[in-house]
Amino acid sequence: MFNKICVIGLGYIGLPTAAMFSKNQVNVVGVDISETIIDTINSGKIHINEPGLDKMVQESVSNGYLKAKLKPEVADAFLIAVPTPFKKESDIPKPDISYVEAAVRSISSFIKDGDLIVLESTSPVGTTDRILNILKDLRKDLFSDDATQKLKVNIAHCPERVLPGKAIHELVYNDRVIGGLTNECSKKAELLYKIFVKGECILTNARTAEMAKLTENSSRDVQIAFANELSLICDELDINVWELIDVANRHPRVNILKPGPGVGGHCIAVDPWFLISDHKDKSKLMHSARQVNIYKERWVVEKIKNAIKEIQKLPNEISVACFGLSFKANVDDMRESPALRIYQEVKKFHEGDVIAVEPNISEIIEHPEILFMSTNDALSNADILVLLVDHEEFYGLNLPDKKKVIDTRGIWSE
Ligand code: SAJ
Repeated sequence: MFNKICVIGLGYIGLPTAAMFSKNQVNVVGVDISETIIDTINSGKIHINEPGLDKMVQESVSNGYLKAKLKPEVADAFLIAVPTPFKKESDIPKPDISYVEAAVRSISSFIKDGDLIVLESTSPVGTTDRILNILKDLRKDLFSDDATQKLKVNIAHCPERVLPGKAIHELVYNDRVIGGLTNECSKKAELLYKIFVKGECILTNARTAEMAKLTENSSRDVQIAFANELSLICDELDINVWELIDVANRHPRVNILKPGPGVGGHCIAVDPWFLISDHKDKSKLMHSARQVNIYKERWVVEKIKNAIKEIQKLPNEISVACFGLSFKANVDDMRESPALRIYQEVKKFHEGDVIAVEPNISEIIEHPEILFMSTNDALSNADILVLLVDHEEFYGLNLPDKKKVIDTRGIWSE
């Protein structure tokens, strides 16, 4: 049924997905616009950090099931996993689906009757319909010429929901939402994913599948905002918010998430804007949640400013150590990281040393200004210790006396 598939976009989702199909003896042509990425993959290496992926790619490339190319080829299925960034033209970012549209145009001449096209990129509701309209313009032959204009190809949306760092396992065992433009499209897409998916394939329509992805991440952003708002109130009431949440979560139907220094990553902090930008007057809660999570970063910077003022030293003699720069625990990914932004903000106004302790990263070429130090050196040298990311290396540390501690993750609070 699917001897050969084309995966357009070899990033955090496209490459693991391409590797998973090729591991299951499907011939995969991975397509990307970056020659560097193409060369890296064809040499059996990878350009992203995902445990277990390097071995999968190396094996698939060496046994010939995975090839990376600049251009698409004829195939039985085409998966689109390209970025859907945002245009930050106002305080409400607007989604940009131009990469998806370009990907559809790039495959349009290779599509034949009976093929399957799946959009995996997180997209505004209606983007899968947009794919249909682009193909109607470019490939009228793919539609029956009678009044029904019946589709001779199958088009579906199948969003990914893997946790970065656990992608290989979750690609196989997570349930998959599959939303076809027709039931037949959904069933064809289900046959494709059942090549490796062991979770349940839940069939629905394309718009519901698009909305499901945005819902999952927006719901998490709202829940995190609630936890962050609790942390602001508890700070004023001199209540340990971590103890409060632990106590409240003993209720059998309460599950409050964890406060942090803001919300990072390229998903939770991003996906709500797909809905807010298209439904401004109907998404007040989601919009407020975004504002709370963005405000929390500024609140942490103010806490650091006040801590500096309380120390009886000249500002340029005071050193601040930020523990953690990545967007979440135990990853080296700093995309949209609140911790990195907080570090950079403090460096802007503080005259003394601003130290970074980041066990997952030793140097950041694009950030030469970062002053890295080991955990022990930072603990003894810094006057102010700011915990921003709950990396496993930061648990159980013996914090020296007489240090000002700002713990945004609750792992140092007694
Ligand atoms: N965070 C908190 N408190 C919490 C949980 C998370 O402050 O209780 C913060 C984290 O520190 C981080 C941010 O939220 O800065 C996002 O972390 P995350 O682990 O919630 O999310 P991601 O971006 O690693 O992965 C999410 C997942 N979606 C959901 O959990 C609903 C994943 O399943 C998605 O596939 C992924 O987004 C994605 O690619 O969309």
